[in-house]
Amino acid sequence: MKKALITGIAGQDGSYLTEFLLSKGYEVHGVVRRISIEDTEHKLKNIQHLLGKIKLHVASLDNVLSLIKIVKDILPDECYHLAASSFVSYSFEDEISILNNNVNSTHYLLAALKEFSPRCRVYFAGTSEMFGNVIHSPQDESTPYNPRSIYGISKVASYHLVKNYREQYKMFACSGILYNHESPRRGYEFVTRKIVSSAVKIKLGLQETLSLGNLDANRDWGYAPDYVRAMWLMLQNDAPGDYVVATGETHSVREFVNAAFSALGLDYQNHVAVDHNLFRPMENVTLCGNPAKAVAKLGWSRTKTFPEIVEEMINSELSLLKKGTA
Ligand code: F7E
Repeated sequence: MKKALITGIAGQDGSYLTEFLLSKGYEVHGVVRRISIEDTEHKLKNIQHLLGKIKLHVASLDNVLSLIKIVKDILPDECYHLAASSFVSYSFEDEISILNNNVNSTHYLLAALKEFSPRCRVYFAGTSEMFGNVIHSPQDESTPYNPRSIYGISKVASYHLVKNYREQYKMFACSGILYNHESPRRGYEFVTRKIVSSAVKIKLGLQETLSLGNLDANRDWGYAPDYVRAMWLMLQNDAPGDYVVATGETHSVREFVNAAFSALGLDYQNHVAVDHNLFRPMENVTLCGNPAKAVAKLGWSRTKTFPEIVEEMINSELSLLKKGTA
């Protein structure tokens, strides 16, 4: 039985990846913070239904000794490093801690695996934010990085650590350059969940208006379960590499809002207010990924379209709110 170790197991991607790996017969181990174990109802809500089937290890990713202990205990065959401060902030307010946490955790994990489980295959969660302010679209694996957020900078630095461990120490280490990917398990701080949650509350008479930033911002939005399958495929390939995972299609925030409100029989124009405090610097060129390499080399493809993702998120939010659990 193959053993997988996941950091960020309780997040959207970690929870779908766990379900996927369990379905493939893996023994799944996850790293969680102490606070998560003490408040499983809230902090582990995405993996509540999996708790009897997986093994959780309490550790702080900024403590290399605790990571070494976990790696030595498990000797994983595959490691998926998903944990990170992932909200994209352009304010640079938390720049020291975001940079330190994201880069150091990747470095400590790679170093621990190199010493104690060097044949372990490693996946690192890169992001389209590494491209940042691009000059052409769509982007692919050869597009230069030009990050404009501290999050993007931390991911570029981590990407280079992964690449160097692959090249210098011959580790099977891959980076997935993933574009936005959504699902009913998306965190409320991200725009799609914010829209869906508010639209449903407005429909049920629990909220009056929704404040959003730039409605004309565009994103390449995919379906999270498809993206975790791509992570796994990367580690099953003959050779390690880096892959863009995206749909190659962009939609505006306005299109998402319109689709969500329309699905509930509402006109968004009666409920949405634009708040300029929520605006971010506009991109000159839209982030849109070309997944051709992942399609050709991994046989990856997506299963859900943009309207299907919105529909699933709305239906799930409706049932959560009706059950009173949202
Ligand atoms: O913003 C615009 C905002 O916060 C999407 C993370 O997973 O994907 C995600 O980062 C767009 C942006 O995601 C609001 O300006 C308008 O253009 O949902 P988001 P993100 O920043 O793209 C990448 C690939 C990652 O790696 C990240 O970890 O929506 N927008 N109005 C808004 N965004 C938010 N959050 N809130 C608004 O009110």
